[in-house]
Amino acid sequence: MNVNRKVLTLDEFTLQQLRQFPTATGELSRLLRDLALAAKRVNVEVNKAGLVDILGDVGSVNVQGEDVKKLDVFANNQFLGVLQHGISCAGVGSEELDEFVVFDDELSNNSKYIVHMDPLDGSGNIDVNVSIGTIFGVYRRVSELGKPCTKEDFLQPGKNQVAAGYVVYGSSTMFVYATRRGVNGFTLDPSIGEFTLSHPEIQCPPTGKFYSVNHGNFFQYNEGVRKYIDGCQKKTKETGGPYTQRYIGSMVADVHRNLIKGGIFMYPGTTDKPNGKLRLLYEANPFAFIVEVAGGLATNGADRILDIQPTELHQRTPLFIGSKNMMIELEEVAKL
Ligand code: P6P
Repeated sequence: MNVNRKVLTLDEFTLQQLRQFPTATGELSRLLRDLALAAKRVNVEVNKAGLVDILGDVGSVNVQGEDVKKLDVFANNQFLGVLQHGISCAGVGSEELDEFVVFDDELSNNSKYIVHMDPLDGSGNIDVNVSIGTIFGVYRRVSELGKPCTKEDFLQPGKNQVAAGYVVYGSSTMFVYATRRGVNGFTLDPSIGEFTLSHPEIQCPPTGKFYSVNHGNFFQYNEGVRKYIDGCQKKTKETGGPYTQRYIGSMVADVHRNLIKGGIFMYPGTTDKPNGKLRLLYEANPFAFIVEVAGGLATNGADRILDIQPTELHQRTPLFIGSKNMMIELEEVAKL
């Protein structure tokens, strides 16, 4: 008897995908379940951040030189904990840690994946109750199984990702992940404590109405980018009117909105920061993978983000990402 289960949990969904590949080991499903478990634990703390002393700085700064919020540290510990004690991950590159972490135990050394992640992105917004998020990218190791993972495992181009995703801790808590087979979104159902399929087969609309950029840096952008931003504020042949500017300073929330509704997110290089602010490995690459699978595009202004060969763990990149037609328009106008 075929039970018609309309509302699949994340675990049921990944197992359903697994059943379509009899040779699959289930390791990726277990990895996604581990990430979702940590996300649920982080979600509990995010939701009560205003009530307990988990706000504010821990008095230290991370490798980016940014004040480390207590929730950043908590989130990093939660994700590393489940990944280290799971059996699907050999090591992690984290925004919170100077160097990548090698788990180096027998089971982990036999795991075929490594993970890059930003455990809590947008943490500057924690104290003012603006949506924040987690970002991750999953790579198959290139080093020999049975031994500790190596630097080469962590310095692969984004096109090598086997999966990527994010969690947005917002009006609801969503877990969105992509494999080459598609992008699917799961909303946390507090009544059962499970992420449940709410946004199947997400497609990025080819044209949207939102453009997202920090206007405060306008006069630091190059001429082509300034010309495109000017154009966003004028009538356009496609939209018949100006685009709407939406930018909340939390990448996960901004890119999530544009992925669902259509739009373009830009963090260009500036005269002060020619490589921009966002990090290639655990911000640009995961979202570039997700948005491309959903039908959008992502570049650094010259090259496809996913083609960039990384040279160091925390390197930054300019980022232009979103609806295909808007990205093409950007390229035409800005001659990027
Ligand atoms: P700015 C948050 O600190 C973050 O890394 C992203 O989440 C966000 O998109 C960006 O920085 C905002 O940077 O310079 O516009 O405040």
